[in-house]
Amino acid sequence: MKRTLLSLIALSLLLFAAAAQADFFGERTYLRIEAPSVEDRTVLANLGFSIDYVNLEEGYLTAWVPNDLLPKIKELGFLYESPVVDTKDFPANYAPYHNYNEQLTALQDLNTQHPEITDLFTFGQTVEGRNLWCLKISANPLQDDPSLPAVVIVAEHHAREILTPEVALYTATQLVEGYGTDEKMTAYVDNHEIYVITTLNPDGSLFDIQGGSFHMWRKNRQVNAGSACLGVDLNRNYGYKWGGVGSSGMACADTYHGTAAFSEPETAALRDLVNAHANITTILSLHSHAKLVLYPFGYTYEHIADQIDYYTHKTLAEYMAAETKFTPTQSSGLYLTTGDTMDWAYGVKGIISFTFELGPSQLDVTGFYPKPSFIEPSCQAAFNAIDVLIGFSSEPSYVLATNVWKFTAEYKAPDAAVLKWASVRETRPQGWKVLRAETEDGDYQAVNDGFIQPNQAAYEYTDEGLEAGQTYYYLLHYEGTGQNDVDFGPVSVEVPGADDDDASPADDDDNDDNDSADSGTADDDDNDDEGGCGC
Ligand code: 0X9
Ligand code: ZN
Repeated sequence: MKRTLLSLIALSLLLFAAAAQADFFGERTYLRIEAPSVEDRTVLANLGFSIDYVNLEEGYLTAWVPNDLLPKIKELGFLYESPVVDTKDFPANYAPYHNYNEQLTALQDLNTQHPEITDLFTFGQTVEGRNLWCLKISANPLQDDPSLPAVVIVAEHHAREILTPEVALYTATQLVEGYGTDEKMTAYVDNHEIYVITTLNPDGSLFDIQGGSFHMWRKNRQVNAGSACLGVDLNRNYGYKWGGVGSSGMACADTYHGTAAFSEPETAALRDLVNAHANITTILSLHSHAKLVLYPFGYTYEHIADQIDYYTHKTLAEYMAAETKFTPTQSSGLYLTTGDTMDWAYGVKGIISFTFELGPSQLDVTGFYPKPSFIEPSCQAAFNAIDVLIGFSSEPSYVLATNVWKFTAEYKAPDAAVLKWASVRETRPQGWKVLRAETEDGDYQAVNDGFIQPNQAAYEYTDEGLEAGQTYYYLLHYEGTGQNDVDFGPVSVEVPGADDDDASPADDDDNDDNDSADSGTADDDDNDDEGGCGC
């Protein structure tokens, strides 16, 4: 097809008018169109649809074309066919990303290799009948333990946000594979229930990569009655102030809120999962792309009324943002919306809630589809922030003081106790004191002079001169700014009696409920309502 420059310009103008009239919200067909010259491709591009792929050698392109443009394309003399689209794989150069099936395989592998700390279960079905999968990670995964803090990490409400399942999968892998080798990951798994959902929108995300190219799809794949447009925005469908500002009642809109709160099986499934676990203290919803850490509310510019909750969100967001070099802000600082996950989770359930808008920045052209080299650094940075979230999930308001993920006491012959601890992050630090008493509810007194200086990666303090045959109880006191002081523990140590021939505490028969080498973990009987270890 050869055209003169003039006729090309005239035609382009004509086609621009056609493009403006086309129904870009209506049904589309996947086409392979023969277009060997750049002029041909320009004519097609000027019709207003986006070209997904160009094969220069073979002279064709592929695109999702609004149906009402098909006669026009034929009239212009282009040859096209509609190949059967059954691939649901990423474009070849995006192969390192995990589609729905690959996520499931990766989750199954984690579950098969570590069945003692994982449970892989479905918690609902999508509009198109796919299973929604959740990996629960905890020391006793088949049994819920309401006394442990639970954390939910949920990815991919929005189909095109392909980096988000990678972060969820990376998080699960770090926790599961670090168990038994990394001391902190082990403490996290032993003392929490962590629910990881790598995608809440598999229908949408599989559609987004259909045909091996990206379609910038955001919503789920709901068939909307009375409309040719598919999909509901899952992040406008939650039941708090549903249907208000920042959401649309038009089925064709990208922010369509659906017919009712929780009209979508995907959001209803997440609601039910959360409702079924009253021990959930924190929720993180992963989105992209703007490099932000967001916290509620999104429906109003007003701050959360409860001052502790407000500052807990704000401070945790600041610490997580420091790990990722993101910007922390209340979500309405971005724009007002209603019906998102966080507003419901905090507004209705009182759960401390965050949204990460992962990188790249809003200005980056790769946008929702960053190159695979972006995956690893993004996951590492996000996981450092998730580490902070898990670390504070036992009592999020400790972020206003500090929290520990380890506090142990061990007997050291002949007459000492060695206390070891590590904090998640020290905030407004003054320092630490080790307090000791001779009964669990006794009169605890500091054993160190002044403060043990803060900001060390790991702490160790040896308390010497203990009496043989005596049990000692220890609290760890963190001095905040006065109202933010917090005590962890107690943990205990039993010093063997002078005539004990075996100093090994674990073998000591009189030592029934308080082993001398007390781990001080959250499921420890000694460690009840005293603040506990932050593990
Ligand atoms: O608009 C959304 O749903 C989220 N951004 S995204 O680009 N991933 O679509 C942000 C929701 C946060 N809530 C408010 N801004 N209110
Ligand atoms: Zn999103």
